[in-house]
Parts: sequence; C-alpha cells; structure tokens
Amino acid sequence: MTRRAFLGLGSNLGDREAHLNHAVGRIPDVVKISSIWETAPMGGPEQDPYLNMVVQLSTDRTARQLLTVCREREEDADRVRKERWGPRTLDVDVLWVDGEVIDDHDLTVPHPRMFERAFVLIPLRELAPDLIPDDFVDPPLDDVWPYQPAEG
Ligand code: A4P
Ligand code: MG
Repeated sequence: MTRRAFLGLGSNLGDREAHLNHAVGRIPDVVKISSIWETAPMGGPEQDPYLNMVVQLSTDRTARQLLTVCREREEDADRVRKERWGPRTLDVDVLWVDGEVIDDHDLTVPHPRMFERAFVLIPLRELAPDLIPDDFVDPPLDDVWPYQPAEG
C-alpha cells in the first residue's frame, strides 16, 4: 500500500548542504522537499548550527524499512556516533508514516520528539500543515532561520 511518509534530515559537521543534498538524491520515493533551514542546536554539547530539512515520500516501504534507508544514508556520510545529540555529518530520522504507530526498542514512530522541535515542525509545515499541532508557536528567528546558500 502506498502511503505518505516524512523523513527529517540534519547536519552540522563538514559541508552541511552537500551532506543533505547527497542524501536526498539517494532516498527512494521522494515526492516533495522542504526548504533548508538553519537552526540553533538543541540539546547535547556546545556545537555549531545545524541545517535541517524534511522530505516527503510516497512509498510502499514500512517504517522499519525506512529506518534502514536512514541508516544507509548516514553511513554514506561517514557518520560517527560519539555522544547522544552530539555533532553529526548527517542524521536522518523517520518522523511519520501515515497509519503507522511503532514503539520498539530501536524505532519509535511518530518520532517521539518531533512535535516539540521547531527545527522539525517548520520544514514539515511546508509539506504537511495538517501534521502541525494547533498550538505550535513559531520560535524566534535566532532559533530557526532561512538558510542562505553561499554564492558560487
Ligand atoms: N530511533 C528510534 N526511533 C527512531 C526514528 N523514528 N527514526 C533510534 C530514527 N531513529 C530512531 O539515534 C539513536 C537511535 O534512535 C537509533 O539507533 C535508532 O534506532 P541516533 O541517530 O543514533 O542518535 P541521535 O540522533 O543523537 O539520537 P536521537 O535520540 O535520535 O536524537 P534526535 O532526537 O534525533 O536529536 N538540534 C538541531 N538544531 N537540529 C537537529 O537536527 N538533532 C538532534 C538529535 C539534537 N539537536 C538538534 C538536532
Ligand atoms: Mg537520529
């Protein structure tokens, strides 16, 4: 059954924009892509700002199959896991799959923190305003701001 799914991408190490674009080109069944937003790091150690975006899929894959896709894209970016919420070349999370609710030790869908995170909700809103909580309040512009790609 083909369903709507959303993956969230984040990067704050190395060529952040290249990591995102490379990954998006290798995610199957993508039908819509949000803008790229620059975002202040939330949680974890002191670290550089992130680039965040969300992609929409129209897919037959299950959330678990999508988790495998996420891990493969992180491996492409040579992601090294040191500390939770620490800096990373690429993080790809399964945010939402229409009709799927999962609470396993290694996979929780909808993503348990997505509804409290402006760096997820602002790009997601461009693609799926129906998923944004009614009481969501836009954060100050120094938390999430439009990304200006470098010229040239
Ligand atoms: N896991 C469980 N559910 C999922 C899911 N729906 N999608 C498991 C993906 N993975 C899921 O993740 C840890 C484990 O979560 C995985 O083994 C997977 O089986 P990880 O990617 O290895 O580590 P992490 O990302 O450091 O941990 P976590 O808890 O996923 O962190 P978050 O919540 O994703 O937060 N600030 C800004 N501005 N932008 C960001 O993108 N990201 C984080 C990471 C923190 N601060 C940030 C950002
Ligand atoms: Mg993650």
